[in-house]
Amino acid sequence: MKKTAAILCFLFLSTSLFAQRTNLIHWEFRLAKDSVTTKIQLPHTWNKLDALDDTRGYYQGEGIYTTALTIPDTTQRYYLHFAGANQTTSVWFNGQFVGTHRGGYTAFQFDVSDMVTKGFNKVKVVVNNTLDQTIPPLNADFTFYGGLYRAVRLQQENPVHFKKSNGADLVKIDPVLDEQLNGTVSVEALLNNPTDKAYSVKLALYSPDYKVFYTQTKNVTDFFKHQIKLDAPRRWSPDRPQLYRCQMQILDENGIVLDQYSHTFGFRKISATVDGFFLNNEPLKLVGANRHQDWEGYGNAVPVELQLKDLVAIKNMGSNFLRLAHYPQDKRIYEKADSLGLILWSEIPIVNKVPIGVDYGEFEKNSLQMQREHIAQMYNHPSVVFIGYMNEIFLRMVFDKPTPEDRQAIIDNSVQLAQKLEDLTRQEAPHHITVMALHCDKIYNETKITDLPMVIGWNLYYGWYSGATNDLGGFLDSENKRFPDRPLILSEYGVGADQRLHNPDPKKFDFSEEYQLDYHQGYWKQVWERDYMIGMTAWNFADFGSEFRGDAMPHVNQKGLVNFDRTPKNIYYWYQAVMKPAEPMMRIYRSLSAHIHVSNKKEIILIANRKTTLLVNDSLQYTADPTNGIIRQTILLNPGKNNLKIFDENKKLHDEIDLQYQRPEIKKSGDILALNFGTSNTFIDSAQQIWIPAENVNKEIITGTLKSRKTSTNIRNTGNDPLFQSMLTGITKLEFRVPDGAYRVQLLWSNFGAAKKLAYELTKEAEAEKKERVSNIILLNGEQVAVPTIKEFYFAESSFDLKSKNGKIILTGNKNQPFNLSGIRIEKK
Ligand code: GCB
Repeated sequence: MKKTAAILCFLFLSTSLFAQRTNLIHWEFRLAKDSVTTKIQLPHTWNKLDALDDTRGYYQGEGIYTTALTIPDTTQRYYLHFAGANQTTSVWFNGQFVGTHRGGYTAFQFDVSDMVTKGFNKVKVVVNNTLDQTIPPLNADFTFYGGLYRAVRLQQENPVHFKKSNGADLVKIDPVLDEQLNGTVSVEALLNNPTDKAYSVKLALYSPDYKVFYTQTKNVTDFFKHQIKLDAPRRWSPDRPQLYRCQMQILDENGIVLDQYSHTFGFRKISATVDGFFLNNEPLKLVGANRHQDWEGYGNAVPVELQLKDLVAIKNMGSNFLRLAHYPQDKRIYEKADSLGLILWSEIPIVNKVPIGVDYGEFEKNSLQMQREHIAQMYNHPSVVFIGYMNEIFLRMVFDKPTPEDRQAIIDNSVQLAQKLEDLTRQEAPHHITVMALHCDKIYNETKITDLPMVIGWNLYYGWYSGATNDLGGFLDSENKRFPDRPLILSEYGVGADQRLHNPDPKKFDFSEEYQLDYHQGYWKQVWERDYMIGMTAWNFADFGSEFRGDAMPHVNQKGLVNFDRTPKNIYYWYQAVMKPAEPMMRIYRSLSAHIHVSNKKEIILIANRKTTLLVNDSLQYTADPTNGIIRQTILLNPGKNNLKIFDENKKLHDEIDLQYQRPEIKKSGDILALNFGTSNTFIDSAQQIWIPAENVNKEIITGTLKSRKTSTNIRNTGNDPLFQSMLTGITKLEFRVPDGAYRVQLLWSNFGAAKKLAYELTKEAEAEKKERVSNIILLNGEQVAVPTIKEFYFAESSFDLKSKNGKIILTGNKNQPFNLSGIRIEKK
């Protein structure tokens, strides 16, 4: 046997009468461009690292996987089942081509029975994530990681078994409630039966407390269908997600089970109206978040067990609603939503654009097939209520400004595709609600694409990409007035927030957590004040990979309520406080681990849903009721450590932290002053150094025609981007009064032009200009400093040892020329 065909995994499948499912975990892998093969385990992506590095782009091409299995019995049927692979997957079995699947987010399977040989068998899978104009998505704000990123299994079946198509569940279960909340459940299954004999198919229904309450057996050759009426069945809801179970078996004449399958289901009655959303005839405001599937350190190849923790965290936040944006997720995510009681919006990834010209026909075909697979695969899940198929479909057109002819072609194709997908969805999923998400532009109403789905979701970013937070209500009211019959959801809203950045006076686009808090408070209030709004989902539950992005942490969209590694940001706790009012929640808002402030006055934020008492250094400061989940109180800090405790009315301690306070000044050896220029944010870098905004400190000693310049572009080769994403230009003199002695002075520079377009426009960041910039020569206490040349979007830092002169450290421009700086750090030796 050749080395390249090395066996990674031998599976000895025993002969058995009914299905066996064996996960194929161990594979050999190489990128098509490489000759070296490595051993890997599924789930796997090849973009885990390069989607986060500072080289533009990530590998989008072919990856080749091989594995081997031993099969002792060729009389059985064999299927290879893929839970999802991004994005085009071609399979060979024992050298024979099996088939190709297109689309990166739905499950699929291939029948390999006729290719199986007794003993040793080889599997080869080629996955390709090259951008393909015929497969959605064509463009989106997330990384299209390639690979076998979900499970792959071999399924062995008796020749007589339940048949699967479109990667669907083997049995279709359709529970429906009428007006009086009485139920009917229909169960359908197709048999794969190579004989002309009839087999007994046995149906057993289990109640939510696991008792069999109904059985039925029918003799069937190819199709089983049965309907049962239930008086007032137990209902599924977020508060009580009661699940029934349906078990199906195929039996031979001796009563031997040939195939068996079981799936849970739930009864829920849903409607979305202009008076709100109704579940089981009761109104329910839908609140929650959107979710992407990737995770820090894993790319999209995240073990499912880990992913399920997201759903628990989303539920624990107090949510009843989750939008799986922008694509179908692992089957087990749907199962978890069923059991936890989370209402789902599930959609296929037709995002930002549809093609025009030759590619459109294939694109339409693939889109319809994708929606067919999506619906078939999540049909049995009571959690799935909303089904979508397009997100911000005119976004690219609005920003790309095509010719009038192309513009019309884009509109025609988009509306035509939406109509076909809407019809398909209503037909295949008659007990669900169709929905579409739009960006804030009049084109959607003008083209009337908005008339197609049952519910409209608006993705609104007032207070971030445009306008102010308080503009939200006005927009919603005018939509509601113009289209009084249209049910509305706020399907996305959010702002970038980086836990390393803090600002007591937060501003739009500063990436501070404080701005995130203000913004979400504002949006929450405005939606709850409007009864016609049926729900809201924050963008996003977690930070997620978006390779082209700059932001404070390049390649990551930071609008998460929790970080990329799922540690909660402050805002997560705020949602808990307001969404779970029945559960006491009191927490001191965390900012930087240590604090250097200009003054000893500090505004403390308490997240609370009850009357809260704050003690600072064990003396009572304040007792107050929260407003919109927040209490703000200014306290006086002592130099050094300060202890903060909060209690409820019964004197129960809820939270305690120590705050360090240090004046920003240099008095003794070891004292450090670290200033970040051109920003009002405080930033903690990877070495735990806290950089305070220079604009708040020692103002009197900075002279020149000062201007601050900012960017949210990636600064190459540093993880401390916020330090270099701002600078002060036009400085002629910087003067620090310090005790006499020896110092180490570090100067920081970066090179970027005036602000680029906002990230929302998804414009490819302008190619880094070749232009190199030399900051004007600086004199440090009269000595000329070697100033490095810096390529655009790069940074430089240099350190100098010097002695202060007459109690001063002075930087001046050579021959009074103004200079730029991103930061300065002065340390007394
Ligand atoms: C949107 C998109 C979403 C983006 C988000 C953002 O409206 O639907 O995919 O990630 O905005 O953060 O800009």
